[in-house]
Amino acid sequence: MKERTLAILKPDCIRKNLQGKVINHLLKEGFNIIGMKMVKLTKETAGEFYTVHKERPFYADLVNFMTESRVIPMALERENAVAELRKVIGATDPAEAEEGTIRKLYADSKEQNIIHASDSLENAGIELNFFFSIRELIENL
Ligand code: 3AN
Repeated sequence: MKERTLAILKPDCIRKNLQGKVINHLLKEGFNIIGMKMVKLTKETAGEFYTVHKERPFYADLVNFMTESRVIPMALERENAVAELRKVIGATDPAEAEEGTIRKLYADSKEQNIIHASDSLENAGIELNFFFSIRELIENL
């Protein structure tokens, strides 16, 4: 079934000028980009986005990192999009990510790992709504 999921190109992706390579990788893997924007998160918005990690030791660093520069949220669509995107990006730790995955190819560390992807269909819905209005996505149906 066709699903939608959220990806975010993180500040390290932008700093290293890898936006084009990562977007190309996603397109080659059959994802249709149905929404894309560039935004600068504030500490508040980044903190809210990562609220599930609030108690984790890396939370403050993660929020700082995600507010270092603008980021690129993307609404992606394809069959089985949530699981397929997780597969294509690879494990959180690039050292453990499979060969050929985006994080294996481009990421430096568990924190600076180039791209975010929703981890479930339920969270994909919540995270898409975080960055895109219903109108923006409906008009792309
Ligand atoms: P993923 O992005 O693979 O879903 P999560 O959801 O466990 O990973 O973590 C969210 C984000 O928090 C990661 N993308 C990464 O930037 C950061 N993170 C996760 N684990 C660590 C860690 N042990 N040290 C530093 N940052 C981490």
